[in-house]
Amino acid sequence: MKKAIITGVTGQDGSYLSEFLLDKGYEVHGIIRRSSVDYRERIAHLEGQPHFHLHYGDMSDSMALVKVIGAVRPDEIYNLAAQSHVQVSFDSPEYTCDVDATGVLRILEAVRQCGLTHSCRIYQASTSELYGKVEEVPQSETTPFHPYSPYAVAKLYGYWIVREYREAYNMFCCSGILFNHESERRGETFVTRKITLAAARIAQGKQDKLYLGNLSSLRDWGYAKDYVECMWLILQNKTPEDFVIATGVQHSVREFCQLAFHYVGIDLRWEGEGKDEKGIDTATGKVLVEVSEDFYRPTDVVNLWGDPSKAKRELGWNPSKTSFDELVKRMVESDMRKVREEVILSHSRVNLAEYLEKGIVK
Ligand code: NAP
Ligand code: F7E
Repeated sequence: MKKAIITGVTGQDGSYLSEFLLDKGYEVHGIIRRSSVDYRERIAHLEGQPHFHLHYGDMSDSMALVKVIGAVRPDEIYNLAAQSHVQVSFDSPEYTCDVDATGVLRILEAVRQCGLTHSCRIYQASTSELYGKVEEVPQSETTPFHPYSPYAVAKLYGYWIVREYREAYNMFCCSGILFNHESERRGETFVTRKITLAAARIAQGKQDKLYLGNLSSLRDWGYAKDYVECMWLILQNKTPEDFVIATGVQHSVREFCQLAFHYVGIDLRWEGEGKDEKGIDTATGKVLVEVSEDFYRPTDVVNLWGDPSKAKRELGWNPSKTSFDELVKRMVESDMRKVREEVILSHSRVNLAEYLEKGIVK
């Protein structure tokens, strides 16, 4: 039985990857942080399964990482833990750097110190944010990087230290340069989930309006469940290499919004430009979407579009498994149900919806 460690196991990707690896017959060990709220929403259904184990640790704590890696002696490590919110990285740049940059180094060194240099394969969760202020469209493995946020700069260190350890010590460590991937489990403050949740709440009369930032920003959005398969494929490859993972299709935040509202039964028309742009319900004339400068970023990445040819060719991965329409529909249906059943407002989250609407939480 193969053993895998997943850092960031409680996150969107960590939860899907755990399910994927358990299905493949792996023994899965997740690293979790101690929290005052002892409820891990995304992995609650896995806890108690015989081949699923959790260990306390933190990406800022080398000793804990060495301890877990030394005790488990994994065949594979998936390093998914990160402060993953780009806008938050402007508010907490030092912490983001410690976890997203130095944290990667801590994992690599822990593997060496535990004597697993040549037996343990490591996947690093890299990101399309490395392309930042883009220098080429679409972006591939050979596109130059131009990181455009503290998050992206930290992740660029992660990317290079993985390459360095691969070249210096012959380690099987690789980066997946993943473009945005979303799901029903996406955090509520990322733009897609913020939109689907708000559309569901507005349709059910529980929210009046949605405030967003840059509506013209372009992203290549895929489905998270399809993307975790690729993380695994990257580690099963003959040679350690980096791969771009994307759908090859691009849409704007405005288009995502239009489609999400469509799936809750509201058709929007857009009026105005820039911060004066508004999304108006064509049936009632009510303004449902407005722009708030609170959600503008000091530097924003506005044109991400990935070229997944290498992953398709060399890993046999299918980038078109879930279409953009299916993704939006799936997220909307899930949020319609959660809002109806009030799942969102259950555990100690009473103020989240109000925060999201008024822009207190970014
Ligand atoms: P996510 O939902 O925000 O999950 C992040 C995970 O990291 C959570 O389990 C979180 O634990 C954990 N974490 C954060 N800080 C930590 C620390 N100091 N020590 C230990 N664990 C810590 O992110 P995701 O969307 O699943 O993304 C997974 C990875 O892929 C991240 O590295 C992200 O930067 C990268 N990525 C994501 C995308 C995307 O579109 N989703 C695209 C490219 C790259 P808590 O639950 O305790 O907070
Ligand atoms: O923003 C714009 C915003 O926060 C997408 C992370 O998983 O993917 C994610 O980072 C775009 C940006 O994701 C709002 O300005 C407009 O241009 O959903 P997001 P992100 O920044 O692309 C990458 C690949 C990662 O690696 C990250 O870990 O949407 N936008 N209005 C907004 N964004 C947010 N959050 N909220 C708004 O109201």
